[in-house]
Amino acid sequence: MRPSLSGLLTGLATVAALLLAAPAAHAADPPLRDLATAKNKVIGTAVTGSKLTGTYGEIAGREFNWLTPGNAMKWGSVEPTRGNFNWTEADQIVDFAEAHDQDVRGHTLVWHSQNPSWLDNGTWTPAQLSQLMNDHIALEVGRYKGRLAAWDVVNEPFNEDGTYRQTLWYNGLGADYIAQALTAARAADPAAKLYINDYNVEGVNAKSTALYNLVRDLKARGVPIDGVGLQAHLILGQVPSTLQQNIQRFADLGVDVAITELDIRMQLPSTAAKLAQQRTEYDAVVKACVAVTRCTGVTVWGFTDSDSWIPDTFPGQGAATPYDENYAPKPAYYGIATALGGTVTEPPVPTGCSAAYSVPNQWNTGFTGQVTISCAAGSSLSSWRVAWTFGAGQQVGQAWNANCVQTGTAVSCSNASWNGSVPSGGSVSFGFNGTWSGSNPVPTVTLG
Ligand code: G2I
Repeated sequence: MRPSLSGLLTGLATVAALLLAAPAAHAADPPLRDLATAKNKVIGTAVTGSKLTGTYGEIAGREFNWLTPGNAMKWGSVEPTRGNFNWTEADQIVDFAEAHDQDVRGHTLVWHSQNPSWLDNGTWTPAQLSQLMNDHIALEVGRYKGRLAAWDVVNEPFNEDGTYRQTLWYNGLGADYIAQALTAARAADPAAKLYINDYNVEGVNAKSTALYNLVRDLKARGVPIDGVGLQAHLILGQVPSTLQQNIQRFADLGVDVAITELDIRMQLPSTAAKLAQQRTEYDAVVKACVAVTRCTGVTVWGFTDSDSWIPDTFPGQGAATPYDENYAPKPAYYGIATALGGTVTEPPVPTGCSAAYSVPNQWNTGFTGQVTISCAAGSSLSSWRVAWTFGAGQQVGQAWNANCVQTGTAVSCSNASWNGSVPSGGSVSFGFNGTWSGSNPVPTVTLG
């Protein structure tokens, strides 16, 4: 049966009223890339090529205007055996970027890590090493000539004390490998901005001063160097107070500065308080870049906690990126947005909502856990996340009606796609199978 016009209009009016009554939805906020553009900055993310579909691809395309391949352009990825090249993932990322009007930072040409074993394990004379390095640069930079905005030409050349890192390149060619690499990259693509990129150089310290002196000397010698990348793999509570001052001193040398690999890791489980602090720190880092004209922008090292290197490398730590494992923006996302001039505020967890944990069933080594998220009348949620720490070696197994991850003793569960909404005066529950031995105490859970 066809609906009558008046019935249709009444229906539309109802929908409109509901939309007006609903709190401002995240989708209505300007994407980060629009905010960044308005500030004459870029906002980027490291990406994994194979994931650039579905929700991951939508967010990468919508929120960011700059991409860095997390691994796809490293020497070990593109030339795993000598003379055999694999450009599939690198090409995929560059194609995606062009389709989404994004710039690409090539990462990285000359590094001590993630090199192919044939290169690492070979025995090379200085002349051979130099040839290998120059050929690699000519080939890879040349392949993408005119399509990449910048290259991390040399990655992580320094030790913490500011001495040169002993690498294949340094040991074979001396410190001049850096000038050689930059010169080769400029020849292969004169339009790409050429960077030296390192970590623990965000604040003023011995390492960043060594980088500063190197850039100053390279400039004085006329070696092509356009910028420095401050990776910014930071720890919650340890954002260097001299970040902006340090960015400024590099800018004053006449080079660009980019924050190239930002993440801020924390000890798991994350709590509402830690996530709020992380928001403040993301905001502070982005603001430090916004404050310096020659700071081109900020790239996060993966935008979702499900695509972050942290949990594998630092067991028990994580939650370092602006989106959670289920692609819900975290407070950190709103920290970036506000630093870029956005006025968005994230939906706070209403005080009237809480989570309760129970063990409905337990047997010799296993148990079933249940968590119920409830909101009192007048409070509601559109998404939720519950975290706890197991105190007696328990382990989460299969979960239903939630996505759960356990890292060490820390468990974090967030809503499934169908049950994020907890209505006023209502509740939702999820369950999981777990294992235990000895004892199975009930943990304290936080809703955040
Ligand atoms: O280590 C963090 C970053 C520090 N600065 C330079 C970056 O290039 C570096 O990125 C990370 C990637 O995010 C990781 O994904 O570099 C790691 C290697 O140093 C990457 O980890 C490697 C794993 O070690 C491999 O086991 C794995 O096969 O990622 C590979 C691809 O997933």
